[in-house]
Amino acid sequence: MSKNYPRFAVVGHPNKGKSSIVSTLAHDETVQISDIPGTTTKQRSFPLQIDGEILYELIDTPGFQRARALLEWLEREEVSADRKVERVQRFVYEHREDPRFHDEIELLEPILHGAGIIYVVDGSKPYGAEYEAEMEILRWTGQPSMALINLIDDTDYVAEWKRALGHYFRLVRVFNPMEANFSQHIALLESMAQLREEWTAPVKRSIDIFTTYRKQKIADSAQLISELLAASLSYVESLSISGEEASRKEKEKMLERYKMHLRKIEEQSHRKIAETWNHSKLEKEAQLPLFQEMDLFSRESASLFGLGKKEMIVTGAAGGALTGSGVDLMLGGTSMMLGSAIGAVIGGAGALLGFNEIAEMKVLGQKLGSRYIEAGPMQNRNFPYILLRRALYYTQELANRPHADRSKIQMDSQELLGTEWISTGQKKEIEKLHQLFRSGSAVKEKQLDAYCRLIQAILLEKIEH
Ligand SMILES: Nc1nc2c(ncn2[C@@H]2O[C@H](COP(=O)(O)OP(=O)(O)OP(=O)(O)O)[C@@H](O)[C@H]2O)c(=O)[nH]1
Ligand SMILES: [Mg+2]
Repeated sequence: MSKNYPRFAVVGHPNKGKSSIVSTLAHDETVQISDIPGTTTKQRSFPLQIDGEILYELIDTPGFQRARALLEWLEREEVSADRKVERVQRFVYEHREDPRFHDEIELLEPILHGAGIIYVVDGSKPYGAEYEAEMEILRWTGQPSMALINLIDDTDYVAEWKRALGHYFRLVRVFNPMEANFSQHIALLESMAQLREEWTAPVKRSIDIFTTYRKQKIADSAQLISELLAASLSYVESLSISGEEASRKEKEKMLERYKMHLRKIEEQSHRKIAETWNHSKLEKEAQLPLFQEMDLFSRESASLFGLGKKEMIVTGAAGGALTGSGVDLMLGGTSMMLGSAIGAVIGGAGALLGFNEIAEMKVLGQKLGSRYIEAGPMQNRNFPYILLRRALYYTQELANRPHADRSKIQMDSQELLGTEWISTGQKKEIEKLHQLFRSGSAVKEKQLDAYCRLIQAILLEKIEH
């Protein structure tokens, strides 16, 4: 069963974070992790596959249950060092059907098939002699091995663990699968590359591919974000109306549809970004739906996203005159929406700050014999920044999230309210393209590419690569 890529069996005591390490190293969110000891009951392999090529494979295994009994069996006959692995093979052969050693058989099999050993301990619990039988058994297999100290909570027994592990393993590293960042992941791969000479080249190559792949994922995310912004800003919703004039109900209905559509494309875009990072199962915590968020922003500060003074005066003046004709003025005179209707639909707080002008609404002429009204493209100047900030923040959280950490992504972070995420220079260029997207003319590929490059540059600043 020889495979031409490196394979690593992650083994140890139950409930020490073996599956967490597999999940993080294989970038796989499907690895079962839980605080109940004995969660993993079977060996299962998780290949890290990029563009159809397997770079390396992690094998998750159940924890040792009867290490002492197994070691006693091994030691029952005296064998020379060169025959020890045969003795282990014999044990597996003879106990294949023995339920008492089910977990030991599962964890030994991949090792006997050539997998390197990653022995995991919890450095927040004291070292104890009971681990010696486990380490001794692993030594009997003769396979290359390293130990990882995982600090599950705050107490630190790392020093004593290092002393003990040093007797059994040439390589001992501290690695926390819940907090590991990109460079820690790479550093660990570099250690793994040393385990066996013929693995050095493929693991080093994996590191290169891995690094390129991460940049590609950043580029893919930037592309998705650009498409989201262009699609949202240029979107136009229309609704046919029954009479000459649109009723208040019809206007509200259309605006509701318009908002629903924008929420939907944001959600779809976020889902695709999550897929890009292999994090489809992660949930979000406390994300306000798109337009509610705008109210939140408007309450926080009038100068959010640094709208220029001139823009503030314009929107402020229009907002100040927020009654019937004032609103018509603000919307360019073609609106048939009354101030009160806008207020009712969108909610009050933003009014004075001019956050209420969401989109232009027009009554248009005959279309298949009936009149219809339209909303869009998006006229609110802050809207794209809110949309953009949410997408960038989400991407950043996904990119920095090890796959063992399954907690929800906090979308109500204060960070989302700050203005530091974008420089003045970047904003100038971005604003120009936002204007283009909402101008009503078709978005050209060249413009979308330019926007994508700007987004990519922002992401590259935020995400380690
Ligand atoms: N805070 C914290 N929790 C961790 C860490 N590593 C593992 N855990 C938690 O410890 C528990 C056990 O993790 P698993 O990865 O399932 O452990 P395992 O060794 O595979 O367990 P079995 O399959 O039952 O042998 C889970 O609740 C994890 O979330 C860590 O580095 N930090
Ligand atoms: Mg497990």
